[in-house]
Amino acid sequence: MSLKIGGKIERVNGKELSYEQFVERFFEKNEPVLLTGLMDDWRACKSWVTEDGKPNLHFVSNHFGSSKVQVAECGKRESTDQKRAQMSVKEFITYWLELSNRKCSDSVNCSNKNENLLYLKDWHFVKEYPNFVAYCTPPFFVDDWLNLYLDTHKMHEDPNACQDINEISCSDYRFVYMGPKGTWTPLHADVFRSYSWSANVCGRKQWHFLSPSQCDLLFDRNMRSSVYDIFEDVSETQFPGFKKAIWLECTQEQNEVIFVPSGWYHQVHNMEDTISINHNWFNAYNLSWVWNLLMKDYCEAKEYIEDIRDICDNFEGLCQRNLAANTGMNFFDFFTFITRFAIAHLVLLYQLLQNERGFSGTGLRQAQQLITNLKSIYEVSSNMIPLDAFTEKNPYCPLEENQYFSIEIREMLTAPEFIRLCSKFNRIYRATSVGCEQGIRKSDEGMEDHLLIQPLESDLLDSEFVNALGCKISDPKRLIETINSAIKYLNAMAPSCTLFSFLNESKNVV
Ligand SMILES: O=C(O)CCC(=O)C(=O)O
Repeated sequence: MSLKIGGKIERVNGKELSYEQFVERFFEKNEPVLLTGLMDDWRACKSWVTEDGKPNLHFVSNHFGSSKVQVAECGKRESTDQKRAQMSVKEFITYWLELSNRKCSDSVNCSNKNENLLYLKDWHFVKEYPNFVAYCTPPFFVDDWLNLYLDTHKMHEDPNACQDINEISCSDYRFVYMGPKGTWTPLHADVFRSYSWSANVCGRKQWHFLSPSQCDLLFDRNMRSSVYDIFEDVSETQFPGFKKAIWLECTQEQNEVIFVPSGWYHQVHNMEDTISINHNWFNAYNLSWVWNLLMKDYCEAKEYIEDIRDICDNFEGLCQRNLAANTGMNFFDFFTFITRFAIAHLVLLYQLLQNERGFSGTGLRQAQQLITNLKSIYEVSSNMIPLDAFTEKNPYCPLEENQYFSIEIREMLTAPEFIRLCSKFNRIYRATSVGCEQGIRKSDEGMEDHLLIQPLESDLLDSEFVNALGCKISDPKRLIETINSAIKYLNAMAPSCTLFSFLNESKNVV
């Protein structure tokens, strides 16, 4: 069955786009785009590519050969993904070189469709080689809450469950992919319903996208499993909606970056030997997508064990544990995450106000960005208030029985990892506010964390502002009260400055 193609993905010169325009056209509308002009001067584009534009496999093997990586077997399905194996980069490159030699010596250079090609995926390259600085995150994508957070904190703290998930696969979401012509990624929507960007260092990819409004068409009658490969013979009995789907398609060339918005299903094929760099992330513009997915996965986890509810001492705790194991975080992890962000944003606003009481230019844009972010946290937090997990019926933290969940504010403010988070944010919002022509400086990507630490103002802890934040936050309702009280304080601090109206505006939303 052939696919219905409704159009192509827009191609835009990234150098002619401001950060504000990107927000308006692509983040807020949740639309995909192909971007050119954003990979000039990337080290990866020189040292990982030969003069004739092919992957420099010898360089990769000689420099990074001992790394252990995940390799997908493109011809073998395992559940909703391809079967994976672990091998060293050196072993993978040896396989790839042998494959190329075999193809070259064939009289007809045709790839066997049924061949079980190997595809190196999800290599945590930046984590493993922070000093190599292979690339610089394009400026539109630096406001990345997921990776910034994982650079300083763990997403899930439960010592009894999913520890290996944290340590290996969840250390960050910055990846390198590489594979021969014919390798591919099955149909999926991204982890946490995050955004992703993917940059072709060399090679070409063919992408097929389906908008979130049509995603139901990909599922079976029970809405449980979705189509795996859009080019196989998809059973109409099993997936009755599939043939109605209208796809967008595009070919991504070398040195082009694609933006994949939240919740868009996509399938990707390497049309040549390809190396790409790929990040998943979220920020204020798609935070609600992450929350909605978590809520959906929670309902499924709960339904799955409903029949043992009566014999469970801590049913809610078990649901949360299963949610963390399946999705990579649970409600408490997500709530801790947004609470840290909310407090970091309030502290940064306070410091901005202290240093610059009447905002203009960059300071004003920085403040606007912080307020936009706080609004999104506020909205998501409001949706969390009625949940069982946070009500008095179930006051237990799922980490240990009989232990109340709460976040101590002063403890958070003095934790070195929190200070690092604030300082990284400060730097990023300064960069996006300056107009974002260059994004973060190339050297910053590999910079040691300690170089980035700037102490929070030394008198912060003694300030009335910290008193306004209160002592602890134990649930979403308390988080909202904290934001309200801090905003009231900030309003009073600078009643006549331009920031005042943003704070008022934010109060109206809440
Ligand atoms: O390049 C690929 O094979 C898959 C990339 C992908 O799915 C993504 O960037 O979301």
